[in-house]
Amino acid sequence: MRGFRAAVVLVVLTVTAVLAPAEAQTYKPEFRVSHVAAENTSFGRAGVRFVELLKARTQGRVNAKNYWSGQLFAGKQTNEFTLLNQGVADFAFGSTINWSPQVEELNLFNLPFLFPSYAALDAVEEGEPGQKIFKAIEAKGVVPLGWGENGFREVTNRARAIRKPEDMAGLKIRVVGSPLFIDSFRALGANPINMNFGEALQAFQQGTVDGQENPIVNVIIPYKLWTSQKHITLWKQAIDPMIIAISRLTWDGLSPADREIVRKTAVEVAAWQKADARKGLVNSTEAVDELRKNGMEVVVLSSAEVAVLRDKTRPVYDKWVPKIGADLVKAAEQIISRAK
Ligand code: X2X
Repeated sequence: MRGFRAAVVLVVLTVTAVLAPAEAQTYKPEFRVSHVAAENTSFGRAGVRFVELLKARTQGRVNAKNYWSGQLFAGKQTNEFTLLNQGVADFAFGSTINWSPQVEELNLFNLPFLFPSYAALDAVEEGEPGQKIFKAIEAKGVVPLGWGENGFREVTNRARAIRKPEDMAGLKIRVVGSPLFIDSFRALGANPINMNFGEALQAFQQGTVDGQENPIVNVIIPYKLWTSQKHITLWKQAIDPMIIAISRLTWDGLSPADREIVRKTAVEVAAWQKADARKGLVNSTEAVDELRKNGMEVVVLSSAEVAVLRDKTRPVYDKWVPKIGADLVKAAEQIISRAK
């Protein structure tokens, strides 16, 4: 009998050892991924990929679920960073604008007319300024993993073509949650109003605001903004990177091997998403053609016209440099002037 019992114990131990190899971990049943955008955007396609890859590569240990359209932060997009910091969201595909109230350095990308090209942007992200920004995020309890992209923010409106500051006079323009946008649009002569995206979509339909600014591929096309906005001006007023990040609390709870899988997967998906967000915009007119096909009048500003607008916003630029960090802005400016 004793021998039988010992055999049973041995069998149980062996089976347990086989089923639970040394690195197996049990985590919470669901990791939450926060998104401001809907599933049919570049953010969405990347989110689906991310979740699938994580599950496969961790043999189901990291079971993540995407929460679209601001569900986790009840539409209040500037709360997303705090939710990550608290571990309420485990991951986020965050527009850097939405995190800029908590991480002032991210306002670098919101400085009016600073980034002239994708080459300049990539060089800043990959260079010392990008590393500094990642450190600033990390110091606030969130681990950034990879740079993706929302895109260059182009202005649309329902009333008229915008070429110069006078064209913006009296236009009520919805802007996003960094006060820098209110400053910039006031300086340009518009009447800016800050609104969350969900509420803004309704306001466009109801015509209670005249215009807005957002990237073409990731927002204007999937949300069919031409149903309310007839005019678009391509001006590269601000760039909006996206960062895939994980809460520090979640990160600390993962095994070193799973952390490595998570990091690699996020870097890979962010690179894929960035390319996806530029499809039809780089070496292609496809995205802009799509706008025209849907009835939008497209204005492409000359560099002289951009210079007039840049001059108008110069005081805003100067006001925000110290908040962002003079050294950081200077390092970015140097990289940008070489990348042009
Ligand atoms: O709210 C917006 O305009 C959006 C979707 O681009 C951001 O999340 C910043």
